[in-house]
Amino acid sequence: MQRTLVLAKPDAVQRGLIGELVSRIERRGLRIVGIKMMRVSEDLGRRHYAAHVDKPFFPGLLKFITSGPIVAMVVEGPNAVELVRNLMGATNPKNAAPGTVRGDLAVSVGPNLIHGSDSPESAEREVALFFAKSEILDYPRDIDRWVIE
Ligand code: DAT
Ligand code: MG
Repeated sequence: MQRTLVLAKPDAVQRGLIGELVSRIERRGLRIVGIKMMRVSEDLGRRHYAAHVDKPFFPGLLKFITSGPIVAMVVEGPNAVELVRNLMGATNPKNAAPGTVRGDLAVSVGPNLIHGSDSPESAEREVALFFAKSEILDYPRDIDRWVIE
Protein backbone atom coordinates (compact mmCIF):
# COMPACT_ATOMS: atom_id res chain seq x y z
CA MET A 1 0.00 0.00 0.00
CA GLN A 2 1.37 3.40 -0.99
CA ARG A 3 0.43 7.04 -0.47
CA THR A 4 1.00 9.97 -2.80
CA LEU A 5 0.35 13.72 -2.78
CA VAL A 6 -2.05 15.06 -5.39
CA LEU A 7 -2.78 18.74 -5.97
CA ALA A 8 -5.67 20.09 -7.97
CA LYS A 9 -3.78 23.21 -9.06
CA PRO A 10 -5.28 26.74 -9.17
CA ASP A 11 -6.45 26.26 -12.78
CA ALA A 12 -8.38 23.10 -11.84
CA VAL A 13 -10.14 24.94 -9.00
CA GLN A 14 -10.92 27.99 -11.18
CA ARG A 15 -12.26 25.84 -14.03
CA GLY A 16 -14.54 23.82 -11.75
CA LEU A 17 -12.61 20.60 -12.32
CA ILE A 18 -12.08 19.55 -8.69
CA GLY A 19 -14.80 16.92 -9.02
CA GLU A 20 -13.42 15.68 -12.34
CA LEU A 21 -10.00 15.07 -10.79
CA VAL A 22 -11.40 13.52 -7.62
CA SER A 23 -13.69 11.35 -9.74
CA ARG A 24 -10.89 10.02 -11.94
CA ILE A 25 -8.84 9.15 -8.84
CA GLU A 26 -11.75 7.42 -7.09
CA ARG A 27 -12.98 5.58 -10.18
CA ARG A 28 -9.51 4.15 -10.67
CA GLY A 29 -9.95 2.51 -7.27
CA LEU A 30 -7.63 4.74 -5.26
CA ARG A 31 -8.74 6.08 -1.88
CA ILE A 32 -8.64 9.70 -0.77
CA VAL A 33 -7.49 9.64 2.86
CA GLY A 34 -6.83 13.38 3.21
CA ILE A 35 -8.30 16.38 1.37
CA LYS A 36 -8.38 20.14 1.90
CA MET A 37 -8.71 23.41 0.02
CA MET A 38 -5.86 25.75 0.84
CA ARG A 39 -3.64 28.50 -0.43
CA VAL A 40 0.03 27.60 -1.10
CA SER A 41 2.31 30.15 0.57
CA GLU A 42 5.50 31.26 -1.15
CA ASP A 43 7.49 29.31 1.45
CA LEU A 44 5.50 26.10 0.89
CA GLY A 45 5.73 26.57 -2.89
CA ARG A 46 9.51 26.87 -2.68
CA ARG A 47 9.80 23.76 -0.52
CA HIS A 48 7.40 21.74 -2.64
CA TYR A 49 9.19 22.62 -5.88
CA ALA A 50 12.70 22.62 -4.33
CA ALA A 51 14.00 20.43 -7.19
CA HIS A 52 13.12 23.20 -9.67
CA VAL A 53 14.44 26.33 -7.90
CA ASP A 54 17.25 26.81 -10.41
CA LYS A 55 15.15 26.23 -13.53
CA PRO A 56 14.29 29.21 -15.73
CA PHE A 57 10.58 28.51 -15.35
CA PHE A 58 10.69 28.49 -11.52
CA PRO A 59 9.56 32.12 -10.93
CA GLY A 60 6.50 31.58 -13.13
CA LEU A 61 5.81 28.21 -11.51
CA LEU A 62 5.93 29.75 -8.02
CA LYS A 63 3.64 32.64 -9.09
CA PHE A 64 1.17 30.19 -10.59
CA ILE A 65 1.00 27.70 -7.70
CA THR A 66 0.51 30.54 -5.17
CA SER A 67 -1.99 32.42 -7.38
CA GLY A 68 -5.19 30.93 -5.97
CA PRO A 69 -6.65 28.13 -3.89
CA ILE A 70 -5.71 24.55 -4.60
CA VAL A 71 -7.14 21.27 -3.36
CA ALA A 72 -4.52 19.02 -1.76
CA MET A 73 -5.13 15.30 -1.40
CA VAL A 74 -3.42 12.29 0.08
CA VAL A 75 -4.24 9.37 -2.19
CA GLU A 76 -3.73 5.77 -1.13
CA GLY A 77 -3.63 2.45 -2.93
CA PRO A 78 -1.34 -0.19 -4.36
CA ASN A 79 1.24 1.60 -6.53
CA ALA A 80 -0.57 4.90 -5.90
CA VAL A 81 2.43 6.98 -7.07
CA GLU A 82 2.65 5.32 -10.48
CA LEU A 83 -1.12 5.05 -10.97
CA VAL A 84 -1.58 8.77 -10.34
CA ARG A 85 1.37 9.67 -12.62
CA ASN A 86 -0.26 7.57 -15.35
CA LEU A 87 -3.65 9.20 -15.03
CA MET A 88 -2.07 12.70 -15.02
CA GLY A 89 -0.38 12.35 -18.42
CA ALA A 90 2.87 13.96 -19.59
CA THR A 91 4.03 17.21 -17.93
CA ASN A 92 3.48 19.14 -21.16
CA PRO A 93 -0.15 18.64 -22.18
CA LYS A 94 0.87 18.87 -25.84
CA ASN A 95 2.55 15.47 -25.35
CA ALA A 96 -0.07 14.00 -23.01
CA ALA A 97 -2.06 11.03 -24.29
CA PRO A 98 -5.84 11.28 -24.69
CA GLY A 99 -7.50 9.60 -21.73
CA THR A 100 -5.20 11.33 -19.25
CA VAL A 101 -6.13 14.44 -17.26
CA ARG A 102 -3.67 16.63 -19.12
CA GLY A 103 -4.34 14.95 -22.47
CA ASP A 104 -8.08 15.49 -22.13
CA LEU A 105 -8.34 18.78 -20.28
CA ALA A 106 -5.20 20.95 -20.57
CA VAL A 107 -3.32 22.80 -23.33
CA SER A 108 -0.29 24.34 -21.60
CA VAL A 109 2.66 23.30 -19.42
CA GLY A 110 1.89 26.31 -17.20
CA PRO A 111 -1.64 25.60 -15.99
CA ASN A 112 -1.51 21.81 -16.32
CA LEU A 113 -4.17 21.09 -13.70
CA ILE A 114 -2.66 18.42 -11.48
CA HIS A 115 0.38 17.53 -9.41
CA GLY A 116 1.29 14.00 -8.37
CA SER A 117 4.45 12.94 -6.53
CA ASP A 118 7.02 11.38 -8.87
CA SER A 119 8.41 8.67 -6.53
CA PRO A 120 7.58 7.05 -3.19
CA GLU A 121 10.37 9.14 -1.61
CA SER A 122 8.98 12.40 -3.02
CA ALA A 123 5.52 11.31 -1.92
CA GLU A 124 6.60 10.87 1.68
CA ARG A 125 8.31 14.27 1.69
CA GLU A 126 5.43 16.07 -0.03
CA VAL A 127 2.64 14.50 2.05
CA ALA A 128 4.48 15.64 5.18
CA LEU A 129 4.81 19.17 3.72
CA PHE A 130 1.07 19.54 3.07
CA PHE A 131 -0.60 17.41 5.76
CA ALA A 132 -0.37 16.97 9.51
CA LYS A 133 -0.65 13.32 10.58
CA SER A 134 -4.01 14.11 12.19
CA GLU A 135 -5.39 15.24 8.79
CA ILE A 136 -4.91 11.81 7.22
CA LEU A 137 -7.85 9.55 8.02
CA ASP A 138 -7.74 5.87 7.24
CA TYR A 139 -11.07 4.08 7.12
CA PRO A 140 -12.33 0.57 6.40
CA ARG A 141 -14.66 -0.34 3.51
CA ASP A 142 -17.35 -1.71 5.80
CA ILE A 143 -20.32 0.47 4.81
CA ASP A 144 -22.60 -2.59 4.24
CA ARG A 145 -22.73 -3.21 7.97
CA TRP A 146 -24.95 -0.11 8.31
CA VAL A 147 -27.54 -1.35 5.80
CA ILE A 148 -30.97 -1.82 7.39
CA GLU A 149 -33.07 -4.65 5.93
P1 DAT B 1 5.19 17.24 -13.25
O1 DAT B 1 4.19 18.27 -12.78
O2 DAT B 1 4.65 16.46 -14.41
O3 DAT B 1 5.70 16.37 -12.14
P2 DAT B 1 7.79 18.56 -13.16
O4 DAT B 1 7.91 18.09 -11.76
O5 DAT B 1 8.92 18.27 -14.09
O6 DAT B 1 6.45 18.03 -13.85
O7 DAT B 1 7.58 20.14 -13.16
C1 DAT B 1 6.74 20.75 -12.21
C2 DAT B 1 5.88 21.78 -12.89
O8 DAT B 1 6.72 22.80 -13.42
C3 DAT B 1 5.10 21.26 -14.10
O9 DAT B 1 3.87 20.67 -13.72
C4 DAT B 1 4.91 22.50 -14.89
C5 DAT B 1 6.18 23.28 -14.64
N1 DAT B 1 7.17 23.04 -15.71
C6 DAT B 1 7.91 21.92 -15.90
N2 DAT B 1 8.69 22.02 -16.96
C7 DAT B 1 8.44 23.24 -17.50
C8 DAT B 1 8.93 23.98 -18.62
N3 DAT B 1 9.85 23.47 -19.43
N4 DAT B 1 8.42 25.21 -18.84
C9 DAT B 1 7.49 25.74 -18.03
N5 DAT B 1 6.99 25.11 -16.95
C10 DAT B 1 7.46 23.90 -16.69
MG1 MG C 1 6.95 16.76 -10.53
